[in-house]
Order: sequence, then C-alpha cells, then structure tokens
Amino acid sequence: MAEERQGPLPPGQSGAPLRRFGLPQFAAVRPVVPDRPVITVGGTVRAPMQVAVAEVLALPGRRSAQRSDLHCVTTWSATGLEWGGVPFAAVHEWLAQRVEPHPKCAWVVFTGLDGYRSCLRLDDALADDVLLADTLHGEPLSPDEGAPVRLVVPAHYGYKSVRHVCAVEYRTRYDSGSVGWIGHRRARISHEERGPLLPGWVWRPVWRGMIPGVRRRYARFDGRPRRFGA
Ligand SMILES: Nc1nc2c(c(=O)[nH]1)N[C@H]1C(S)=C(S)[C@@H](COP(=O)(O)O)O[C@H]1N2
Ligand SMILES: [Mo]
Repeated sequence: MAEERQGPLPPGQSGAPLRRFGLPQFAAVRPVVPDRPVITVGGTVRAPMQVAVAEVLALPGRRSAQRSDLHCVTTWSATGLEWGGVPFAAVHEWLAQRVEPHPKCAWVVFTGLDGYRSCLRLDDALADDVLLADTLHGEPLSPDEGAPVRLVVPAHYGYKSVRHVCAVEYRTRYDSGSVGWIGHRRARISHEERGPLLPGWVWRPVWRGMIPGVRRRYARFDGRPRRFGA
C-alpha cells in the first residue's frame, strides 16, 4: 500500500461517497462489459494492436495495490479508496515495445466503453501512482465503478480517471477529449488546475454549481438497464 493521504483535503474540496458521476452527456450510457474485453492501442504508432484486458492484468510480477483519494473537479472528494491493478507505466513499457509510438508522442488519450475520452500528458500518466485498476476494496470493479478496468490518477482531477478503458492512443498533441475547452491539459490537484487561464479558486463555484444537476441526471439513469455505449 502506498499513497495514504493524511490531514485535510486539498483546497476547495469536501468529502463525499464514491458514486457514478461524470459529464452529464454520459449519464445515460451505462455500458455492458464484454465477456472478453480488449484494449485497442493506436494513435501515432508504427503498429496498432488490440490486447486482451486479461493479458494486461496478468503482466508478470506487476500487480500493485494503492490507497488513494479521488478528487472531482466539481469539488467533491471520495477518500480512502483501495485500488488493485497494474501500474500504467508497466503497461506502457510492455505496449510501447509492440506498437512503437512515434518518439514525439507526449500525450496519451484514454477512451471508455461509454465513449468518454480524456487526455493525459504521457509523463503524468507514467507516474508511480497511476494504475489501471480492476479491483476496489478487494472486489472486482462493478460496471458502475468502471469495469473491466479503470484508470486511477490520484494526483489529477477525476476527469482524467477514465472508467471502462477500452482504447489507449499515443498522440503528439494534446486532445481536449470529452471535457472540451473547460478542462485543463494537466489538471494537477497540487496546482489547483481546474480549468484554463483562470486560477483554480475562480473555477470552484463554476464547477460546484454543476453538482446537483449532474447528480440528478445520473440518478435518473442508475436504475435503468445497461446498453452498449458509443
Ligand atoms: N468512462 C468514463 N470515465 C469517467 C467519466 C465518465 O463520464 N465516463 N467521468 C469522469 C469524472 S468527471 C469523474 S469525477 C470520475 C468519477 O468517478 P466515479 O464515477 O467512480 O465516481 O470518473 C471520471 N471518468
Ligand atoms: Mo469529475
């Protein structure tokens, strides 16, 4: 176990339980998790490929566990989450030998089965605490928790922690992804990078104001059957 948070939450955050949450346009998409999920690896690479999630999770000697917090940019934080999985750095090392990303690739885009996309600077994605997780508190992830695997990026706001990862693309440029212009390229919590141009504290009320509407929208779809995503 690593990364145990002690002391107060980061500025502007307050505690909340982990519940399905995200951009409003993804509330209706609760994807069916395939029996044999795969990850499509592409972008600016020499040899795109598909790899079974099971193969990635079985990388020899690479499993790791971590206790960390998820800080959503809208100002709620879920604390003490115990994730298990494989560090993305180990996955990248294995993948890069096979797909051969262009040497100028400095960004990586993750896509979920619901069609949600988010971009990380490659060096941020390779930090020790970035995990492709398949368990939470010792149990396999439920679909609503992001099965079959989700990214866990504790040092960055929650919109970088893509659930249901089904594609990894290496890119030479930043891609604003699903969050669009309102997102931050890096979204580091330590720098309160909540959005472009303005300091983080200015963004707090903007984001916080979105919570009730988003919660209502997710709640409306939580009781409904799953359907295949985009
Ligand atoms: N696939 C997918 N991943 C996603 C999102 C989403 O809508 N779809 N929302 C992001 C946002 S904004 C947050 S705060 C976290 C929330 O994680 P939770 O749904 O487990 O609470 O998921 C992130 N990952
Ligand atoms: Mo979020």
